[in-house]
This record gives sequence, structure tokens and C-alpha cells, in this order.
Amino acid sequence: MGKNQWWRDQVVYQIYPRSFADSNGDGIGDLRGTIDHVDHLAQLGVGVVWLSPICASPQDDNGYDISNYQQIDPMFGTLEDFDELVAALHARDIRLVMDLVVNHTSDEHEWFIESASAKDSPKRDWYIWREGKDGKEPNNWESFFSGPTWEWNEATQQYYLHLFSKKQPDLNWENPEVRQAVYAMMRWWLERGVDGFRMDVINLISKVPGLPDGPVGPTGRGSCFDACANGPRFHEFLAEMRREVFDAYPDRTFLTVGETPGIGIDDALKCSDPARGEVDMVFQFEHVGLDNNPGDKFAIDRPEHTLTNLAGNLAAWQEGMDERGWNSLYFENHDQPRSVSRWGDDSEEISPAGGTWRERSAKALAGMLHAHRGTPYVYQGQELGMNNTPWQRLSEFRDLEVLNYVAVRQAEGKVFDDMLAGIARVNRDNARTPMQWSGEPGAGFSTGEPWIAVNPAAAYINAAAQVGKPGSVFEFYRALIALRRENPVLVHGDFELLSPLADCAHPDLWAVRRMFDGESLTALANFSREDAEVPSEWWPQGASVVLGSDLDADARVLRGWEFVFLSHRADRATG
Ligand code: ISL
Ligand code: CA
Repeated sequence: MGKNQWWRDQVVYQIYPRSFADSNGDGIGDLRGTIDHVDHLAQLGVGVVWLSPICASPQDDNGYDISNYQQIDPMFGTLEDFDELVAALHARDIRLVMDLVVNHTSDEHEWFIESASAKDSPKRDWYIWREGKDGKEPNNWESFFSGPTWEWNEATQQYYLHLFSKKQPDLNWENPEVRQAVYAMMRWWLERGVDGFRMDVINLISKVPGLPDGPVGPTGRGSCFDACANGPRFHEFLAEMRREVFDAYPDRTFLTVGETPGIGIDDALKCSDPARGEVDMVFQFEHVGLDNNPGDKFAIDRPEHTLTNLAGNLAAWQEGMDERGWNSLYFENHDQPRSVSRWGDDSEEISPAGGTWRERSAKALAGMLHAHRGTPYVYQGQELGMNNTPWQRLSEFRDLEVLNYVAVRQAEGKVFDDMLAGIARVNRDNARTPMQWSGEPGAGFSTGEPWIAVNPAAAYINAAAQVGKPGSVFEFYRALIALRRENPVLVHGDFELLSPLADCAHPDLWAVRRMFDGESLTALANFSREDAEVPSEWWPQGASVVLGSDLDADARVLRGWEFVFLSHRADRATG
């Protein structure tokens, strides 16, 4: 393994600063609060932190709308606080990856203000301006956050493009000055000591010239995906970025991960093939889309979740990245609901084998995620088994995705109560409720009024109740992460999905095998409440349990939601 691939045996922890820890009681998480909790990360054993955006921003999309790339938003702190955080992490051998949001800026960024000021502005071409068509928008595209992707600018009598909110105008990556400005900004952060970037919607930066209409969906608007995702110059721009930014520091090594909604295996392999020099890995979205209605993620009418689909999709990506590429492994992030509520069993009932179903299924999901080949990402609170919030009223939501979605449908005469179940299941605020440090009011997150309500489950799901407590979800994550650090099979081994295969006899048994150098590791998890007998060929004689969710894990039967890792040496086998 080359030194450039140090991230292969590390686990990344994602921090959403607004919801992580508030040091000054204003209800909003900040950098000082984050500094206060770096020991939590060190105890967990992660090697990298990915920090969601902290730059100056009007906060229309919680910082994914940046108005100044070289300032910290005062709500989060100062550049000095930032330097202190980097130092505190580095002192614990934890690297820091920044969020790079450069498909778009805020409409309050000085580049956009200049661009919007006149048709002949020197920065006019830094954004994507078009004439209207027949008195309407230039094409039929629908924004990711509902409504058209075009906003009319009265002063200059043209529309500008925004794939996300109207306060997030898209940069024009066709313009070389834009690209150079972005690269200079990236180098500035690298000089400040950051160890890489997570690149927000980076596969949307190259649009098909002519911006053709897309296929019309349920709302009557067209999809922008075909013309924007993985566009004609996407790979060229990534390779240029690598040369202009990362190659400028031959003595340093970085982690680069592209967020790439709608990417397929072929493009993802191109992105992460070291020989092509683009990024180290990408976040693909297929597995988090399987149980959503493709035209409307909040629709109640949606494909059913099955373990066969989830396991099979992840296995296809394992095979697809093969030896050459590399996967990022995630079940959660700040845009996804809590995985234990989505794919586990988040009941607080105590199971006959001990622990609640929620705790047991949080461990089963954790074990299976870490059993795959790639770099695992853990989202804040996932290591505690945090669950979805029991949403009831519209006034509880903060995310503009939900608010815009509801507004558009209410204008058509639909009522919120009919949308609630679909929204509750998969909305992004599920991930954005405050980190649960303790069972006190404010969850130990803030002494003030949090910007979004604390999940009531904080009373019993919190770090204080778990860190250092044998059998807790946190301690299970800690053991998994330690295992990765010392076990080359987990990092380098080949991957094989044993179960569930299509039409197999064990639809609730997830089993994968990794092989490296005559050594095998088998991960087995029971994704149901019923005891399940494990076929003997998955549990070869002489195999030993290296890690399990239950202390007595050696019977050939998995209890409800049990997880085990079995280790086996081929030449030690007796039958
Ligand atoms: O979560 C989604 C909507 O259901 C995704 O489509 C999401 O918008 C997409 O993955 C892009 O996400 C990233 O860019 C957005 C920002 O809102 C997300 O938080 C960010 O992760 C725009 O910058
Ligand atoms: Ca604060």
C-alpha cells in the first residue's frame, strides 16, 4: 500500500458543526464546542474528521451556500478557533477534511453580486445566465429543492441557474477563471493545514451545453439530472483540479472524496482509479435510493426495503470498484435519516438475548458496514445508535428541502397531514437534531434553546450512558474501528456476498466473506427478531469469533439482530 492510500485503514467521522456542540449557549453548535469534544473522537478511534461547512454563509441551506470561502461564519467562531481545532485533532493523529462547496456559491458571495450587477460585468460569465423562452424559464428543469432551477433577475432581465435553492446560484465551470479561483481557494486551505476535501455535488459541475430539457416528472417539471450529472467535462475538471491543487504538495498526502449523486459504477471507477488521478473515492447514492420513490423521495408510495436489495447493491459496488477503485462506505450523513430507524428495528423493547432491538440492530448495521471493502464513514450520533425523531408538526422542521416541498404541494391544495408519514421517514432533519451527549435538558449539546429540538430519546440514548460502558453501541463501534486498524483482511481482503442472494433461503441473514493471504473473516448478521440457524459452510470448523454483539457468540444460531465476525485460517481447517 502506497503512502498515498493511508485512508484505506482509517474510519472517517462526519461532524455537522451546527448540531454537534454549542459552547456559548446560543443554541447553535460551534468550533469551540467541537474542540471540547475531540477526545470523544479519539476514544472512538477514528482517523479522520469530515467537517460540514463552516465558512461565512447566510445559512439558507445550513452553510452549503457560501458567501466567503476564506472566512469562518461568526456563528461558528473564528479562524483562530479553526486552527486550534486542527491542532487538537492532529495532536490525536486525526486528520481534518473540509467540505468543499463549489458547484454553487451563495447569492450573497461577492462573485455573484458582481456577476448580477450588469450584463457586461467582468464576472457575468462566472455564473450561468440565460434569456427566457417565450416569457418563461429557459428550460423545464426542477430544482432539487422544488420549483424551477431558474430565478429571474429584474435588473439585468435574464435568468440565472440554481440546481439547489435560489440562494445557491451555480458557478460556470466552463470559465477557466472560475476554476482557477476555486483552485487558489483550495490551496489556501491546504496551506492552513487541512488534509483534504469532501466535494459537495462535484459531479454536477459540468453541464451539457445547450442545457436541454429533461424528462418530465410527477410535478410536471423536468429532471436536470441527464444534463448535469457526470457531464461531458466532469472527469477532465477533476483531473485538472488534482494537478492544480493536490500535486502542488508532493510531500503531503490527502483524502479526497467526491459527493456524486446519480453516479454509476463506471464513472465511479474512473473517479477513484489512482492511475487517472481524480479523487480517492466517491459517495454513490444507489443504496440510499432503493427504498425511495425515484420521482419523489417523500412519497408514501415507494419500493419496499428488502435486505436482499440493500446487500446486493452494496455487493455490486464491491465488485465494481474491484482492485483498482475504492469504495466509501456509509449508511448515514447529514442528508439521510437514521439508519437504525430506516433499515434496523428501532423498538426500545428488550430482546430475549439482552439489549433493546434498537441497540442490537444498530450494532448489526455497524458490523455489516465495516465488513465491506472501502473506507467507512460514521455520522455523528450513529455511534450511539441515535434514531429518527417522532415528527408531528410542520413547525418542527428546519430543512428547506421539507419546507419548500410542503409549500409547493400546499399551493396545489394538498394538506400537510397527508404528507407527514412520508416526510417523517426520510427527511434530513432526522440527522440534524442535536448530538446527544447526556440525558440532561438540551442533551448536553447546549445550555440554551437549540436551533432544532432535541430528539426526546436523548433521555436514554446519549454518550454519557455509553462511553466506557461494556455492551453499549459506542463500545461496539470502538471495537470495530480498532479491528480495522489491526486486521489486514478487513482492509485489503477480497469480498464475497454469501447471503442473501436472490431467491435464497435466508432473506434475513446477511453474510459476507473477506479473504486475504489465506486468512478469512466472515461477517454474519441476523436482520430479524427470530433466531436463525447459520449454514455450517459459513461457519467452518476451527473458526473463532473475533468480535460479536453478544458475549456468548459461539453457538451456530444467531439470536435476533445478532452480529458476529468469524476468523478462519484456510490451512488450519479440519473440515
Ligand atoms: O438529500 C438530498 C435531497 O433529498 C440530496 O439530493 C442532496 O441534495 C444531494 O445529495 C446533494 O447534497 C449536497 O448538496 C446540497 C446540500 O443541501 C446537501 O446538504 C449536500 O450534502 C447542496 O449544496
Ligand atoms: Ca454556539
